Amino acid sequence: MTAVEQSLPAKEQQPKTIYLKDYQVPGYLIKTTDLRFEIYEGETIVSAMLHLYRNPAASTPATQLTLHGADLELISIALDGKVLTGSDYEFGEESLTIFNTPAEFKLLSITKIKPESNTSLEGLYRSRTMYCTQCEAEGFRKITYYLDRPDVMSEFTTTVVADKKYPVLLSNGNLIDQGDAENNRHYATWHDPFKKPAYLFALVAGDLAHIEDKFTTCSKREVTLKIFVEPKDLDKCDHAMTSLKNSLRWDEEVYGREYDLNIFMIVAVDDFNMGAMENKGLNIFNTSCVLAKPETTTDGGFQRVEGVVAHEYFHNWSGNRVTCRDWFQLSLKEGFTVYRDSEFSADMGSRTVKRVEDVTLLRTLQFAEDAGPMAHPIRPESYIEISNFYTMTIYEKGAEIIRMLATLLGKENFRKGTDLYFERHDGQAVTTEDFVAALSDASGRDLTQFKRWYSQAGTPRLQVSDHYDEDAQEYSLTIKQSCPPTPECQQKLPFHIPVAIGLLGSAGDLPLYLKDAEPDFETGDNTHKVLELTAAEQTFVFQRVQEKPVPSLLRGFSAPVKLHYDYSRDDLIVLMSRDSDGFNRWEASQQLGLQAIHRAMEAYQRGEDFAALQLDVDLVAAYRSVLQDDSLDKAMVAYMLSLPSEAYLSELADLVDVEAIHYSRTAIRKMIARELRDDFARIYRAYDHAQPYAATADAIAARSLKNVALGYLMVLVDETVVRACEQQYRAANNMTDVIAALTQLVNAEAPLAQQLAEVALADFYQRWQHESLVVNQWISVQATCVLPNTLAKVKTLQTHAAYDGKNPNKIRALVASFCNGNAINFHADAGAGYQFLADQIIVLNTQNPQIASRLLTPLTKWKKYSPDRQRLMKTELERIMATPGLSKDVFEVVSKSLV
Ligand code: B3K
Ligand code: ZN
Repeated sequence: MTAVEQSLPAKEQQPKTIYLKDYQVPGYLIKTTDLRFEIYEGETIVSAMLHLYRNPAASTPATQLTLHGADLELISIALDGKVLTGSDYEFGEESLTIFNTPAEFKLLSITKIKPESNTSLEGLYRSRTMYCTQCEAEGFRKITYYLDRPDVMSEFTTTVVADKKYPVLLSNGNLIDQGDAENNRHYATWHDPFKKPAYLFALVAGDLAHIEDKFTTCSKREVTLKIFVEPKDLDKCDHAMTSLKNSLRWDEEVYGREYDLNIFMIVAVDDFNMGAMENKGLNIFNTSCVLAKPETTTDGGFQRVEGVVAHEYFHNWSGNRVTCRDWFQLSLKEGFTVYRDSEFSADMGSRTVKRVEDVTLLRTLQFAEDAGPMAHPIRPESYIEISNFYTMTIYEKGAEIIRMLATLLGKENFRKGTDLYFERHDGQAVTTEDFVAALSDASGRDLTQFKRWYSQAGTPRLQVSDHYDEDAQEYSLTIKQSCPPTPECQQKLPFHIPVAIGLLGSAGDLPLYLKDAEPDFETGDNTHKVLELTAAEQTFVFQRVQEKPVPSLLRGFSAPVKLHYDYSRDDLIVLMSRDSDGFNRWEASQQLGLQAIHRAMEAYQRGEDFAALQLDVDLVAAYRSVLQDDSLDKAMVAYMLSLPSEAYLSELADLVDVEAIHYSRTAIRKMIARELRDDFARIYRAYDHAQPYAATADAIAARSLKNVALGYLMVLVDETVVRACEQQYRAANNMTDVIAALTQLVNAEAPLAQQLAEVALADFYQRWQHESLVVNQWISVQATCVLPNTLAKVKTLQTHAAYDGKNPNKIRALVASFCNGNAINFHADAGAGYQFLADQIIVLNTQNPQIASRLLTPLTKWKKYSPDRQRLMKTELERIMATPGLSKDVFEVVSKSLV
């Protein structure tokens, strides 16, 4: 027995693995679901009347019914009015089986639940002053006994009864009745005409304020839009409302999708495990994804609200009207909906900027996931706890797969495909196969090979080489693809990969005459082409090429792959200065930054002084010309001047040298700052801090460039700059500038900066202590401070009045920020950071397993670190594994990481 096996619980006690290959249609379906919730302080009584009938699609007629149920107290259960007794049914682990069930019947169950003590934030729970629900994926079984699986779709009617101190009583659909009840209580009845799986059920009861608006749909129906919040937050709803109206319009225009109920509601909740939830007609949001106003919310916050509001709204079609057959199909709704919301954001702001942001996220977090122990294809084959599969892979890589389909089919055919998908499957629970089939049928394209993207995990690697034959005026590109082995699949078959390219000549993009293919005038001038790579190795020959070009490869990041081509520094400078593809200009800037950092890392590892390093003059000139180019979008300039993050550098490394990465990157930053000091100072001075705040793309871009300039100037240890930074902190009229200045002060070593940082931090808390979301930003800034002793400060913050160890947003702001966003401190002090994290996970394992499991990510990467660190990280994983009563969530991630 190995050490790992010893630390695992005995096989029979281990949670069970669920396999896609075992899928079976349900034996029963539920025609209607009538629910009644009697909410009292301390307990809620749930009556559920289910109209069940045998599923005609089942191979043999079912004669018993197994319902899901967890943490429920059954008070009574009756079948067609006859009360059932102990011999009629049997409890299982999280289930209730009723024997001898007829073809069709009504089942009435009465159960008791305790929302007040539900700290998992799954099912019905209490958050501050209100009651709310979170059912996806399998939370409905914590509310009542039910067929809690997405292929059971039912028509819901819900009555909520509560004390009048909860004046607002909401559920899905349309309000059909309301009135008084005994003992100062009242009720509301909601009916949802669209059948839906239980995971889309929602209920809210609370003392809430709301803003209201109207939207006229394309077929001239009027829809009421309401956003409910705690009264103190009523001034932070406008941005979400605008985003919502824009989303409704966009889905009509771009996908032909109209909203279908008379009312659409959003409720903001402070205790929430993730960002938001698309419950039919009643979206429930984490306050962090709906509330926004300039004084309290950063630009990033404004953009997140817009994106998440859109995402949840778009689920009304991609997820609710057409839902998933089983949870292996999760990317069917999530990948598609992320693709939809990212296109929406691109249309609302800048397309290239949005692409850069999405790709940055994908390449740092998703690529790392795909190379680690939790790697899985976008349609997994198995899971222990489905909550663990709401991942970067299912969401972000899933969206990239849809983007590739859109690229391969072209705009028109892609739209035909989605139209057919919605039409064919409206009201059904379907699979990713169904989605691809609709796209294939509508476009006439064979997508058989493409489907490998759904079943093979890992990030493909493209090795590109080229050859220019001057005499023949031919230029050839040879692309080899490979994909590293992942836990469940060692040998991969070649993927179908769209590789968008252009060729840069001395005077700009060259026209493309691909041998044996028609010229492609889709781009207007035939300078852009999507090559379709299907074999392990393929050569593409371009004719009439009059000079040796610089290839611009994978334009717009046309596929989620790692591209390798041996660019010289001069090639990269050419691409950065004049590629017609904005994304690739940025990409070249990042490659240049990487080259410089990698050289510094080598010097650091040889024990050399950074003082001996110098930035190449051409590189400095190229950066300078970007800074001085007024025709460029300022947001792009800001991104081009920002070096690749430590997280991305770690992802690229086979073995992560935490110190080399941190100190080398810092050294290169300093060198850039010194060289471009005057340009940064000019940009900083030119910015007018008194101008009124706007959350438009231009205004956001200007702020981001100005704050990048401030960041560079601050590394130069200059008293005037430190004072200017403090001045920005005090005078700024918006949170973006306040937080940017505060972050700079907190991270600057100079004694003056530290002194001012302390005063500013105290002032900030004093000012914002009653705004929970603002306090979270204050916590985060401190948790990500790269200076020594941060772990001690993090521990002190845990005891601060501002902290609440039960609130996921607070845990994310403090613990997750420190462990994921502060490598130099998390990995310091002989494993003190690892120990700290494991301690948190062990506490959260019982309190909130989903959050506990999420926090594990940095420890799962232990194999990428030095032997010393490996040992320390593994020790903590084993300590977690040995904890009695491990949740399925934590068990799955830890056991897979220890293999
Ligand atoms: N569908 C929800 C996520 C639910 C997560 C459950 N653990 C939000 C979204 O993706 O829109
Ligand atoms: Zn979603």
